[in-house]
Amino acid sequence: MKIGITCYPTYGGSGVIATELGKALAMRGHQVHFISYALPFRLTGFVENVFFHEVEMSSYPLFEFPLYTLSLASKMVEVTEFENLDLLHVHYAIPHASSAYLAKNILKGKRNIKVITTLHGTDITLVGLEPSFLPLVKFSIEESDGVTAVSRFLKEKTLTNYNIEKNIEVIPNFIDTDIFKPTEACSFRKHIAPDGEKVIVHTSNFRQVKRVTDTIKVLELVNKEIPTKLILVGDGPDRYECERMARQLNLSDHVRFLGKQEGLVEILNSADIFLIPSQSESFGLAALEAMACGKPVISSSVGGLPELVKHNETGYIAEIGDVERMAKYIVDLLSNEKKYEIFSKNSRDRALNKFDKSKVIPLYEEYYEHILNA
Ligand code: GMT
Repeated sequence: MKIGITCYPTYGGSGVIATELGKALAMRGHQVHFISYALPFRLTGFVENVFFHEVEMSSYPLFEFPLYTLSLASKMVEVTEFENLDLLHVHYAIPHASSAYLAKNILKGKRNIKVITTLHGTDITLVGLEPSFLPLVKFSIEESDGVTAVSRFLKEKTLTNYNIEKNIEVIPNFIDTDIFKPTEACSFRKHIAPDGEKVIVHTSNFRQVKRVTDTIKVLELVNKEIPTKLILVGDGPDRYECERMARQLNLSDHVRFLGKQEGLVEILNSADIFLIPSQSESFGLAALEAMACGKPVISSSVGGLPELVKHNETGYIAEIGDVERMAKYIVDLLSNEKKYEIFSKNSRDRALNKFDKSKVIPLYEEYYEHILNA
């Protein structure tokens, strides 16, 4: 198949999934054309069968705001025509699904390009619900030839929030368990926890929905029982507030802000527990990365997290904001070596058995075939 993929190229789970999907499809013999405003950050090095088409943005004094949606649609038309694409697979509905709708209709009569939209999270649960976007998101989803969602939760939310009757296929996110895997404790851990302290890790984009400040509140409670360090990976609007809170609670020596990082596998393997206290999370790819490294996850009970984290098997789930319970679960796991080992193994096994890319990529291929033959 010849597949066009559009995603956000910067940091973020939807871009990671889109890029890894494209690379995996290319390795299975498909031709993949990424169409975006920049090279997706995970698209490093030469990969056979993978091509990148940059959306150029023209500036003109009359255009006070960048017209990316339209430029993207034009680029989709150009690439579809000249590369003979069979389908356009767009990740994150806004504005990609709308650009693809435009491209499809511009090509009408010349080429019947199929459009598949994958819904990832806040495109449905947050931004898409704003009055300025809602009618457009609903329309673009209804007009897509195929729609997938990364969890059952997200599928249900889409159907009810947008009053849509369309069939939505649930295809979960996936992980390369040959890359995200348990390794021996590395020098980084000795550096972070020189006196044998336990280590909690959290990775996110520090947006409000991630409730990163809860990780510091949890650390404060855990630290009263067991000497523990907290590693915070990533950057975003709430980082300053987190730094301020760590100072105010006298925890600066216990919280390490690493900012954006490339070497996630090493960092995850330097920790004991992954903490994800989000207010909204349609899947939780960051938690899956930790599980694949054999790290039990303590999460809030929102969105698709309970579809990923098995309570009392691969970690524990608590109500949003219930930092006392999260801390209690962490202390329980960290003070019970046998239980910890079982949870660690369960986490790795679940990543391997349910979410390894070898299990999920064929689901996308089958879905593509289904939509192309419909
Ligand atoms: O929706 C977002 O906030 C952005 C998006 C992204 O691009 O990272 O994250 C969502 O998609 C990820 C990949 O499918 C999921 O793992 C995240 O749970 C989801 N984020 C939210 O639902 C907040």
